[in-house]
Amino acid sequence: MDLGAITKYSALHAKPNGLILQYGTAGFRTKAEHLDHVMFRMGLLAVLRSKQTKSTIGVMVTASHNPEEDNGVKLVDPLGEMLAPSWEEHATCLANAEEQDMQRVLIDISEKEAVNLQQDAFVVIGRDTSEKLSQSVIDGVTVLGGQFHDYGLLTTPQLHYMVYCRNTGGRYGKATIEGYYQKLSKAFVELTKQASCSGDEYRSLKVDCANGIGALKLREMEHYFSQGLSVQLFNDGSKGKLNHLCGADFVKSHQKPPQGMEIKSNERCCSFDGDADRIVYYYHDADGHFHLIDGDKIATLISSFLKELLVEIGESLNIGVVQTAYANGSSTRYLEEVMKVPVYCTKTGVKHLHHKAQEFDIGVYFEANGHGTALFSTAVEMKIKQSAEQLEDKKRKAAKMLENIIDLFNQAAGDAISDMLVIEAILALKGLTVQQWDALYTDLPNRQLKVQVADRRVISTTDAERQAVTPPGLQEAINDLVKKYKLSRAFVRPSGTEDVVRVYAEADSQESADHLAHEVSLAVFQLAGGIGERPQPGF
Ligand code: 16G
Ligand code: MG
Repeated sequence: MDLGAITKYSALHAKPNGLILQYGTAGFRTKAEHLDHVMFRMGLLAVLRSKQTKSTIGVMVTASHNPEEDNGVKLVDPLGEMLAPSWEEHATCLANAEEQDMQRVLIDISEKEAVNLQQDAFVVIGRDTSEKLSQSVIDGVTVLGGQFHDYGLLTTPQLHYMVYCRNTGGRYGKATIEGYYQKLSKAFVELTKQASCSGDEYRSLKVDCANGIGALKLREMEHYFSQGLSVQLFNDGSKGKLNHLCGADFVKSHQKPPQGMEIKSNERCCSFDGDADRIVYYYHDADGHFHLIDGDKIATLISSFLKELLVEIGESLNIGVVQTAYANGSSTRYLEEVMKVPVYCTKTGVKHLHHKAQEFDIGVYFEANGHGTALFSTAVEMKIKQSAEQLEDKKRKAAKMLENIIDLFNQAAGDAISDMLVIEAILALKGLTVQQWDALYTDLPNRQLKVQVADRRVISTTDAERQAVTPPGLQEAINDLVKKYKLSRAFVRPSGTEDVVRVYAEADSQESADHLAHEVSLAVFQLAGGIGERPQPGF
């Protein structure tokens, strides 16, 4: 390590005094103007991680679903996964180190993790907005002697794909943007060729791109799959602001359509978030009512279809669905009782769901907010490929479909583009309209609120965030409130991305869900050190 050079270059990416940041659920995320030093330092850290794992590491510069003034950065581990937890801690230490402590922190990390500093390092970089910030990452990589490839503009899941391809010797796919487009589109076109229902109804989709990178990438990709699907893009960044009044997060949390999109009744529409790793669907019915189809219903559609195909080819593989506490109670009930698919609940954040989903032959995971994918174990993939060669007619067809679906899902990360193509293919194959899909079950009315407290860490939870352990008395208070309503459930958790406590409630009617959420907010305010104005009823 050339410590002199590090000190010299680090001074050019100086840390604002007193700024403390944390590598949270999805990396560092804050105002873009405060991130230059973090980018440089994450370039350094990526080199150390690459040396340690003897693999290519990814660095993605993205604001995801945050407002336009924000930006962020996350590291991608060798198999396209989120950064390992012990390295999240190193990332936090390094980002917060004062200039004079940088050398010591770097040496500490290298020693703790037994990094061989002689080892070569390779880092790939992607960004969905700021070129300047990604240049700071590159500065960090080069000053530690790492090699790099800058992919320029990419969606977050595309960068995960690149990392995965590079570390699996090209077996998974080609680590180029064309490789990504070709792999997914080929599988999609093959799959939709099997569909007996054609016609425009099944073949056209309106996509709200949140004024983010998804628009650019879908536009580049669309001619690869246009045989099977035509997409009409909205909020493509030509005028509006990133994630402002549009995008998956806005649609899901406000339960209304994005601005800038005209929706005719019964038209199928979807929204991506700013970096295209979330997707939700929706439509207006004939009476003009808005219907949201969130991650839970997406997981239901996908897991039922996979289960049907497995039955057809006669394979009894274990398939599991992974959700979080935010999953609508109706979805969990439907999956368990009607579909007879086992359902598991983990803490919020993709890495937790991903980890759990890896325990199954086929693990389908989705957060209600639209982050998700299906993971297939390598053994299952091999088995299905063999079946596609060997089985007789009807079974072979099902095995082929499964093979295409495996290729379509970005197994490295939840990917809005992959998910969209899988969903579109399933709807076409099953001849399902968006209303029929929506009618699988009826969501329980629900409400989400935020409460400001002095220190959100006073709330700790257990049972995948469904029970509060501290502060004392809070869970008892919630239990008493929940008892007052039918089909009700409520929980609270400190946010991993904002300085607030989140409250979730569901019940048999919207009015009850709203009341319950409000009452729980008051309990949080009283027992967990609320600040500012007391939560008011009404939304
Ligand atoms: C991040 C997570 C997302 C989670 C959300 C919760 C990733 C890639 N993203 O965006 O999965 O749902 O945080 O935010 O893991 P909250 O803690 O503020 O509720
Ligand atoms: Mg995102």
